[in-house]
Amino acid sequence: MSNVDRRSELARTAGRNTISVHVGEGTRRTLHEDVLDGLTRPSKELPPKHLYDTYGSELFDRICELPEYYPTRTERAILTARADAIVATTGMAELVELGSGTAAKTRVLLDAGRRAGTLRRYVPFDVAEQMVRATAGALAEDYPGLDVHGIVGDFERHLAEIPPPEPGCPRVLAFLGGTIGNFLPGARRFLAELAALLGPDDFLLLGTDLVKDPDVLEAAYDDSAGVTAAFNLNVLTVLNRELGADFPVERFEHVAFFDPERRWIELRLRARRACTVRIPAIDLEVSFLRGEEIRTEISTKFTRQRLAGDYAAAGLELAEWLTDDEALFALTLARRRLPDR
Ligand code: SAH
Ligand code: AVI
Repeated sequence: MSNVDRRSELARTAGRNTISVHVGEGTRRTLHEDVLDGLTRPSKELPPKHLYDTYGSELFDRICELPEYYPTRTERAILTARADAIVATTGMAELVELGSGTAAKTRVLLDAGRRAGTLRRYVPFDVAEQMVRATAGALAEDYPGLDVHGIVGDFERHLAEIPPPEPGCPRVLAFLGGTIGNFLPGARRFLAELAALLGPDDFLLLGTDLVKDPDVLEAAYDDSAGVTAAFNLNVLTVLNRELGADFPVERFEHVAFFDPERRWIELRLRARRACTVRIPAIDLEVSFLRGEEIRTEISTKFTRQRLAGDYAAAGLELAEWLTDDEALFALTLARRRLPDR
């Protein structure tokens, strides 16, 4: 086959690969607003989405490989064991994935959808543009015939950009990795927004990390190789680059602890010494006392009961609870609660 023939063969067999981008100037404005809002509070905080620039995304990938960070490998094992059953239950013709990242684990589901012959379209949705482009490109190549429609967007603002499902194509809306746990107490509101995206034949596939021994939890967020520390500290580098700030990064340290009352891990950055930071892009000067902290992320740990309560409050019902032998992590299928079901 000549190269020209091979290219046209590829064009015929490869599904469509399209990307729509909904972040840009607006997202930079969000960074401005988030930093102004978060660093002028009595207890300083920053939302976690700014942890994921290109370097932050690379560090997150390294976190997923760490011996202490059990969620990724555990969720992958549950998916591997249950993907065919998930596809059989849902009839998955379309997979929409929020916070898709490299979609490494998603391939387990895509393979099952391909085996069953049901899967037509995959929609990865992530705020990290390069990640969406690279992932969509790689998947379109590796899954000939699959339509891949990447969306670069903020899932707190751009859910409406998800294309409507094709009629008669059951959709699975996946939110894996436990990222739902990174929402500040608004998880129920967000679940209700996801419920609104589901038709009567659609399912939510949600990954949630579970409550367990605090030592195991804290080690997962304070690994011995220091990768999580670098991931956390990188947000200051993002602020220095994007907002012209002058955070002395080496004067801050990574802190991770489990809050047993709220049942969540908190990541913080603590100033080792007092300092004043200028942030020209938002015309702000912020002072830190020695030992003062910025909360950069929470990671909520669930129980079955709590999740069922969150689902009910969001108008969803738990359809399947899938976990590993040690009950470290859960994958659940949920549907919209309909009066006649
Ligand atoms: N699903 C993958 C990646 C989880 S990391 C896994 O399970 O391993 C969280 C992902 O969510 C990152 O890729 C990050 O870029 C993305 N993300 C974080 N906040 C986001 C937001 N507000 N909107 C869209 N994507 C976001
Ligand atoms: C993306 N999210 C589910 C991770 C978590 O475990 O909460 C983010 C993370 N932060 C530090 N390590 C991993």
